[in-house]
Amino acid sequence: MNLFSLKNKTALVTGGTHGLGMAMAKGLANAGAKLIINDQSREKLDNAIKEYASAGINAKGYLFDVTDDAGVKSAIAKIENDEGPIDILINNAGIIKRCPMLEMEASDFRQVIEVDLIGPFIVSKYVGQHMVKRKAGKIINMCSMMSELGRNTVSAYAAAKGGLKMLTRNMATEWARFNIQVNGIGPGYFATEQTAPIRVDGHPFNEFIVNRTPAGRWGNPDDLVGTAIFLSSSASDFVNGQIIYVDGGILATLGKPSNEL
Ligand code: GCO
Repeated sequence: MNLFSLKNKTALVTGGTHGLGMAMAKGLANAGAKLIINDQSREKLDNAIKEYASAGINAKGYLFDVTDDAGVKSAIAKIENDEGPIDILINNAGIIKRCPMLEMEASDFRQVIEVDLIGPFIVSKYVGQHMVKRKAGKIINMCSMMSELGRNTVSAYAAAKGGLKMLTRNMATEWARFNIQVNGIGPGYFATEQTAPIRVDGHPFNEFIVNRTPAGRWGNPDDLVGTAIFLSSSASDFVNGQIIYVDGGILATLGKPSNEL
């Protein structure tokens, strides 16, 4: 079990105030990691810290915007100085805008790319500079089904998450020789706030997803914890540039018509 221990490790989870980020962050903390979370809302950070505390976890919150180069640079310097070395980074903060491409404003498209693709680039760059010096580090980029598949209304998100998959491989290529393992997790369809609008009982999309997923259900945020611990721990020390899809089998299958058993 020591292979999977995160004792004496410090993890930074961007956007770790709710949803998948929070579930993974709790998992890392329960495996022994010291936890640092980020958000761009003070209120969300404060509420999350209370929620972690009620689960017996002492999380530190840092307020910064992952798209703000100068802000990220100084926040990472402060974390490294005040909290100690960042051993594990999960680039989890992300947004989605669902809109048919014919109607989408370029400014909205750009914003999704900024947060979901350029954000991980910026945060990884500044954390990576410290990790390279130490010759140790784990970075996990949160990819998506949309790193592989298209869907109506999610052009910007798919472009960003497809880009993030390739950024992951490129980061792994540049940094593996410094003993930094960079990998991705691609969640399937999970029951979170982000999917609430499309996860309504009786809604055709809800039925479609359950049918389209061989496991026959939406993912629970806790379904990601094992993979997050694996990719954060020494169990994955020779795993570089992989995207692990935790999707109940979605990418393994074409799916089935709704009248098929
Ligand atoms: C959608 C969903 C997806 C998911 C997820 C899938 O609108 O199809 O919101 O984009 O959030 O990333 O892996």
